[in-house]
Amino acid sequence: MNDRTTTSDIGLIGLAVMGQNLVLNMADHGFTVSVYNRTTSKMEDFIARCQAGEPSAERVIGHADLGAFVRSIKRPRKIVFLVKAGAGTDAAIAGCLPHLESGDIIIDGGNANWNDTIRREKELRAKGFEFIGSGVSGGELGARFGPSLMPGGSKKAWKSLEPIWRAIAAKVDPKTGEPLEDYAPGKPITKGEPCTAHIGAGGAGHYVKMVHNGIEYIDMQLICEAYMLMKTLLGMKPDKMSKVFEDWNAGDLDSYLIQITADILQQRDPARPKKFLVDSVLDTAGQKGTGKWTSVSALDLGIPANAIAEAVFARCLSALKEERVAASKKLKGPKDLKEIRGKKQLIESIHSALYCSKICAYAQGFQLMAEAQKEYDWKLDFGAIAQIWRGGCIIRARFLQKITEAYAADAELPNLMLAPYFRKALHKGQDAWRKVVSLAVRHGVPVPAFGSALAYYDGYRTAVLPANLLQAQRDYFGAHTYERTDEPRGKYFHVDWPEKDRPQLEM
Ligand code: 2AM
Repeated sequence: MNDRTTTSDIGLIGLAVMGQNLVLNMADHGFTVSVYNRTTSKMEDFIARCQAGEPSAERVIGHADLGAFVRSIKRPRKIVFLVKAGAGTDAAIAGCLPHLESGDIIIDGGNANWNDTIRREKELRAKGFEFIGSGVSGGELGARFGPSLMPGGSKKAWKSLEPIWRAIAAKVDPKTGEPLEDYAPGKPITKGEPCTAHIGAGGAGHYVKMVHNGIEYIDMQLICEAYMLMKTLLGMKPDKMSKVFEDWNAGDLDSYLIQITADILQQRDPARPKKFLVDSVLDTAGQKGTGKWTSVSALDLGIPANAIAEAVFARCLSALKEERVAASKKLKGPKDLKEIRGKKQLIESIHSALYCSKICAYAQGFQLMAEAQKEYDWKLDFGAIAQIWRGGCIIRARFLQKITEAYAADAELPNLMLAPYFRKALHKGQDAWRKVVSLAVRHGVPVPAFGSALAYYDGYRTAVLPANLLQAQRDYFGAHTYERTDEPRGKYFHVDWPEKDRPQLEM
């Protein structure tokens, strides 16, 4: 190895937009970054673009040869992979391994499934390498000027990566949690609390990033239901709704997703400038899978993240466009509806429904992470996770500061809804929330997320659910036994039900 060539602080493989922007972010913060891409022309184009206009171009070093790329990085080497998740990541890592030396650190910044991250960490550790699976949230702009970074892996590897990750992460005011967002190329923000911290061992970082995305699904769905209600029940036009979201963004719903909704709703259609763009966008939502992963994990772990799952199913239902159009001509909705009065009051009620549902959605996400940490033996700091999500990422919101404060007051909080601040908000908003859900039901407007969040709230606060009958049914047909209200937990009983000659069916 020629030491004179080993000058870069870090390397990055995978120069799609996210990779490019992360490189520029690191270079802006004074780190020298070696870059490599499977298709060399993309690396060359990127270097040319840097040299044409990026203030930190001198710190971006392109390599066409993988061996030379690896050798150009200071040891222990830190190499970030931002390549296609799944087989792409495995292939890219495998290609790089022959050039690496013991103790080098591989960082996967892609949207990996946490199970893959656990596997990769084990495999690479057995070969003498360190592995960090880091969630990177915030889209292209976040990667460029400050993402929310959720790294999981060994503490030793994190110590090595920490100065770079802290430097490039989004920053928030340490006292108020307000994001500091006044950035520009070559002029990064250096003050404030970085939106990154060591999340835990193995797959913890990618798991937490996945839950972030699951929450993002429900956050978006709730906003869409608020929009649907204003549009259908109040006949409001997009620009009027935009103003409502703008107002909401000045209060306790202040968040990136509410802000972009306000922006989207006032956007004119470039093809038909008299119309609003949102009215020309086809109502079928895509998905890349992280919401589904969150819901599947919730099912696997037995955690009632029903609102998150509902948001995934809402996208699935939206995708059945042709079927829905056909059904809309055959399946009737409610008749003889009264005209809705009290527009201002209904808008306020929709705000309450959205806020209360959002509390439930986050409660589910945090409850899921609490169960996952038991399953995978992680030690998650929920207050820190909420703080990391305060800036840079898609779900960034003022609301998250309240979550950090709730866990600071009680690290063992069993459910976010029980924290005094959120309990008060739920108590204050619930009448309006119920009114909105019942109005929607009466008028045949689908509000699956508002409704399932409310069912979660009511289910969680109900001391006696009808599961006594359910368990009796299970004992009846399958001799599954039951526990008794007047006996200690863990003692199981069975009754010889009358219909004994029925065949026993397994459920
Ligand atoms: P490419 O430019 O050669 O296609 C996003 O797709 C990024 O992942 C791109 O930089 C892409 O490289 C890279 N990528 C996808 N699959 C890969 C693989 N098997 N090995 C290396 N890089 C890969």
